Amino acid sequence: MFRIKGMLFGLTVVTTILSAQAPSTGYHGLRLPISFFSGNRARMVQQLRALGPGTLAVIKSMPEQPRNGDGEQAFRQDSDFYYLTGVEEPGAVALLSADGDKPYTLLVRPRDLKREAWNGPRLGIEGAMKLGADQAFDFPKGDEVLTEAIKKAQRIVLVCNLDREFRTKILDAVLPLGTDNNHGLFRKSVVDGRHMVAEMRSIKQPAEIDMIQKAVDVSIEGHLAAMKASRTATNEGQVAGAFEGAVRGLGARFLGYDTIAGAGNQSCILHYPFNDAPLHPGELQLMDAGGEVGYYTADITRTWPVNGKFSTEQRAIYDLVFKAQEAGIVACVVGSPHIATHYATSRVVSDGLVDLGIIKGDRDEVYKRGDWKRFFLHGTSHWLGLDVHDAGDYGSKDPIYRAGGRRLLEAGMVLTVEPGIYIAKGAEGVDPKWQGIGVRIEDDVLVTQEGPKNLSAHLPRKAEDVERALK
Ligand SMILES: [Mn+2]
Repeated sequence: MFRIKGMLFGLTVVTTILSAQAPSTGYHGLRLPISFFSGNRARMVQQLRALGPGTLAVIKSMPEQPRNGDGEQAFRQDSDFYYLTGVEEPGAVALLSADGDKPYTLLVRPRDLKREAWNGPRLGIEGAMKLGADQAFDFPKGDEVLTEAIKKAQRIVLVCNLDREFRTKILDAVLPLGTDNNHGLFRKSVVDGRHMVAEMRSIKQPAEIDMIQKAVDVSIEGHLAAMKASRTATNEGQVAGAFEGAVRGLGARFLGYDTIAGAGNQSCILHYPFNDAPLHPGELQLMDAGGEVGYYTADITRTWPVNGKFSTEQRAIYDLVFKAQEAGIVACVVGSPHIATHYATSRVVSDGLVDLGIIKGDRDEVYKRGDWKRFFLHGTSHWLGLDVHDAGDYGSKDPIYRAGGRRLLEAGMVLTVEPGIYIAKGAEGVDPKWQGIGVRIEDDVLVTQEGPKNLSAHLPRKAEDVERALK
């Protein structure tokens, strides 16, 4: 724990930061407590009760994804399902009822010692009860329980993100295709419950903020390891590998998203997927990478010179993106619309590109026309949490920018602030000295009543700090 100084609204503020860095032993296997998930279910049941008696939520786990004929992709639970259950295995269905005082039924795969010897332990009924179910059943009995529950319910709130087969099964059961004249019997309704979960997820609870901070701290160590590796690395793969090895070693079993580690002209490819090109002295290395700890992820980008020192042009672009990001972070205040970060960053970027002569014309005209969008192709902020682009409404789309919404920020929201400037090789009408420069700086910001709190502030961000970290 230590204190850092920062500038906010022209005032110097001192922020106390807990868990400044990840312990060397890491956070392997760390999870939020069972009370977190039961609390979420209680709030979900309240929402179901508000819809009226006879309301039943049906929540589906992530389906397994094949990798080839006899293997699956590594399984990672659906975030909505995880948020409400804490269950980490596939093949599970959760039922939450608006009626009665034992609203939670969990349906799970049956125990199967032969399969478990190959693929690891299953919860079974006993494990499901331990995770807080009021009653639990395994399949195929679970199918009967599900059919009965749907038959009894008046209204189904379906939370099913990616299991098409399951969704079809439920819709067929609730809204059967009728062929007789008794349409008066078909009175059930289906509500898409994902927005209910999304709204809960959009305001982070203290335990979630703490877990995000851990993911951020682990990812900071990963970025530092990657910077260190780039001093001797000859390929992007060694830089990405240093990050991934470090975060895995500190307890990130998954990455929140595929690492983006593009050097040189590849720094201009927003979601560069390959990370395997040779590094050349004088190039910039952009790395956008985040580790996931206890199901929560960080999302951090740094850009640094491979040989440890920014060239004049690289430094000019870097300082501009930095200035834009500072303006964006300041906009992360309670009551400010989500799009405000993008207003702030884009104005700085646009004016700066005019001042550097990369865009020609009058500052106001250039900004209004959106000429800068050619070099700053994406939005500035997205929610962050269980998913890298976390659940939560952004509000009505901004009519001009369309890269964000008008939803007002509240304490407990976590969002990224990530402006960038990308001038790819061959950019028409741009002096070649600027070409091949791509810079993005991305930090993870918590909105608090006291102002923005940059959760990733410990990772060097100012150009001179980045150069110092590379020494
Ligand atoms: Mn991001």
